[in-house]
Amino acid sequence: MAVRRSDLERSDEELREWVESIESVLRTEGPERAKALFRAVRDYLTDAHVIVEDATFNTPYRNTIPLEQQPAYPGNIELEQRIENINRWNAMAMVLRGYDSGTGVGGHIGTYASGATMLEVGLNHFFRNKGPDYGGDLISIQAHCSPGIYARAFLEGRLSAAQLENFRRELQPAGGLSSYPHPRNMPDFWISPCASMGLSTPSCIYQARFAKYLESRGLKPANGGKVWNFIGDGEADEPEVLGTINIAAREQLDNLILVANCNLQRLDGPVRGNGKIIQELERSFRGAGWNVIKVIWSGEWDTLFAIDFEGVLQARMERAVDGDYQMYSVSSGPEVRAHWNGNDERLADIMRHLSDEEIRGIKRGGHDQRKIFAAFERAMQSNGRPTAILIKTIKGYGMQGYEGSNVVHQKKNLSIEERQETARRLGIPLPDEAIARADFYRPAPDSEEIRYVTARRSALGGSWPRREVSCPSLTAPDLGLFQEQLAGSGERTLSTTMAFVRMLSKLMDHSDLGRYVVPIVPDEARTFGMEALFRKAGIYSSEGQKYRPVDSSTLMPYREATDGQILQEGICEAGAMASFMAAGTAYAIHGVPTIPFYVFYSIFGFQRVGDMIWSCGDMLSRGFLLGGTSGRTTLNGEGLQHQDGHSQVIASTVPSLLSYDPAFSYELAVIVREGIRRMYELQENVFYYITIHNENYAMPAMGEAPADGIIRGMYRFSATPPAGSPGRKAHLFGSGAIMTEVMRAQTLLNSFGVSADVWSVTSYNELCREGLRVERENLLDPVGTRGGPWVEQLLGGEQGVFVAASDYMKALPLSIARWVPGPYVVLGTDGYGLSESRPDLRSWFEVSGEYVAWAALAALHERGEISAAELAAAKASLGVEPDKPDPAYAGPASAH
Ligand SMILES: Cc1ncc(C[n+]2csc(CCOP(=O)(O)OP(=O)(O)O)c2C)c(N)n1
Ligand SMILES: [Mg+2]
Repeated sequence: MAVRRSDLERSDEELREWVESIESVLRTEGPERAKALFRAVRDYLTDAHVIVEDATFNTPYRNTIPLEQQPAYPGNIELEQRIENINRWNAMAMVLRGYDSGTGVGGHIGTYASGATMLEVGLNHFFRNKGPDYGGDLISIQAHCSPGIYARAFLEGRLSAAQLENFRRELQPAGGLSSYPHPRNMPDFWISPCASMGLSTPSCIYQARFAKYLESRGLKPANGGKVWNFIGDGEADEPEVLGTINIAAREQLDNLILVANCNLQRLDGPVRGNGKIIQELERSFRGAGWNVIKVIWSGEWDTLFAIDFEGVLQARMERAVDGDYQMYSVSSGPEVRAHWNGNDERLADIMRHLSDEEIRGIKRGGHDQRKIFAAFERAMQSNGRPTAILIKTIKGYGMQGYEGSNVVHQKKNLSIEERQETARRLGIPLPDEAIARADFYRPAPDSEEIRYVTARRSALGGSWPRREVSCPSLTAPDLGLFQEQLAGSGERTLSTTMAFVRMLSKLMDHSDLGRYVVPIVPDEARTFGMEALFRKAGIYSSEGQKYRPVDSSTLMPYREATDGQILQEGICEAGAMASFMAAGTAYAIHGVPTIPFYVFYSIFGFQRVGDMIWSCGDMLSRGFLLGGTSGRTTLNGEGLQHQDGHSQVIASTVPSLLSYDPAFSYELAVIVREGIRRMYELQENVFYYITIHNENYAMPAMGEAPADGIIRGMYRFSATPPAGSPGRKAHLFGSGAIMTEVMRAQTLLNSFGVSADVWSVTSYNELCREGLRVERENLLDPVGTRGGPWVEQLLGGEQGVFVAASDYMKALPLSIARWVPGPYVVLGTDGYGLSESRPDLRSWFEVSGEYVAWAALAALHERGEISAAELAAAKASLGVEPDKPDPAYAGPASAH
């Protein structure tokens, strides 16, 4: 606890002398000298092994910017307040009308009510769009403020009353508005999604860093552009928020401003009833190396503090907890006075200057334009550090009867009287009936208000938000670029991961595409054999390399450079994913078509950062996600928390994501080339997930394999004896590394007198989607003449039985089951992984060549094409165990 002047009276002589001398230094020599002296004393104690624990990262609970440093306000405050009030009314009206219509679509009033002033100050004076000389600000708001942003767009004439009426009714013919910022649903309007709380902070941090990366690499001019990240105080509890702030300071992101709307409440109640969220956040941000600016009280308080000669008011402020402050926001003037003053006569004296009504009306800093302006302006000047601005507000500010109440977040309706009272307070000049109906209000186009907002926005580069994509398209490379992969590996064995790294290297050398490639790894480059790229392309570091790496004399040194191309994210999948998002959306944000290749341990993808992947879909991200070391049995020793047999299944849930599990390097080449064509040549808003493996085997040449089949998801790889031979027949579907088992099964089946075709399935997900799409078209328009799904067309003429095996869950091949024209057995790796050798794992999960062959034989037996005796003989020779525990449920303990 800091020493206060009030305490000094009671303190001893020695203490008073110390404080008086520092006061005198401060007065005569200034703050820098005072700080230096203070540090010297502290350092002296530290040297003597006396740690001053109280020297925390907190400053007193007051505005960081004192009145004397507050700049003059450059706008017309009175007019801005009127404009804000209109926005407040219209934002509220959207939700109220939604409620009245009985559609039950919901909406929120309280968040915008608390954040309106800070957003208005930003929109009137700070948020600048891209222009010839300016890189453009990227602003992420609190999602629940969206009604206020729509209301402002309405005022600016960008949205119609009909669109406002259709808030949360996106299918209405007159056009509707999405609940929250969703670029995918409103691609000309919203820029970045933020409705899943906590993700906007890493997203903004890595956007700010990626802007610097592009500048360092000469892909974008260094022409400013700030990233503004507005979050809620409750939102700051999400681990992604405080978990990623360190990197912002480390990278010296002075282009980043985080604003926390500290209304002290979240959805259910207080954020920190027993403490102070603002002080807690200050410690965290300051400790992480950020500038912190606190905006706690409004101008009215300044007058009180001017007479707080003894610091009693400040001391009272420190003592009160957020639960108290929330209580004051719902209490009457006399109640507040009584609780606040307690038995302190000196405090009562100070407060006597205000009437009860004035006490009630005294504002928090977040509702005072001047205080907000001062904070934003200082943040704009920040050099070498990111800035966090912590602004104290009231949740539901201005909502008659509900301000600061615990139910305010969910409040969607107001009575007629409450509407009238709110409109009166906001000065909305509509007749009573219109107020009761919560009609929208827009002043005439030539009114002072409209002229003001228009002028302010045109001074700042036009309306916000506006998503405008202007990005050159790239020409996909000729497939011949990947000649090595198309030619196969001959006798040599290699993995699809090795093939991928070779391809990546080729792409990075490509004269047109090379500079746009952004390899991203979360401390896993060596796992994927990518360390050779360190020297070739360098690891991006804003500081370059200030040390000589231990391996500097080797062929593959750990090379960091300011123009490094690789983003080495350390062990932070959320950060790496946020980098992917930044690189995958640079086409829209900066007009630069960067192509991210994010390579990660496949199990630490979807299930770790699945929500961010979903968010990438919302933000219309492009790029390649590479699930490395994938396959439940292909990654063998790493065990239960590493072996992924399900990411492909989860990938199927992301609508704009295409997912592939290729077996051969030429398939990979065709898929990557097609991805570049679709995303960067045709500019489609899709992205790719490709699983790659670490099993080495001979890669066949592409030969006659159809590129079209590889892209659509399936083609016939081989037939033995040649296709069309009479007799017992099986069709085996293989994917990924399990293709090697399927090829073994083909040979085994031949030895049992069964001919077998091997089909390579590169994507069950794409096959399934196509099938469902065609079925739907046929359902809605049955008289049409189109054919059936592609799987059906491909296999329609085939006889025999069908067996599918992959290193993924059975659900994957089952997804195409109803288009397979015969008995269909699916094998897969349902269940938890475990550590074993690859062959033993494949036997355990029943995806080995033996089990694939057995599945075909059993299906043929079912059809009467194989005798019981033959089957019994096969069972023995294949080592099939009918009593084996089911790996979908059983673990190693039951294997003995
Ligand atoms: C990941 C996630 N969890 C929960 C929610 C639901 N939710 C929406 S707003 C909210 C409370 C927000 O509180 P705060 O961040 O303090 O913002 P305020 O509305 O108070 O400004 C919650 C829990 C969500 N949108 N995202
Ligand atoms: Mg809050």
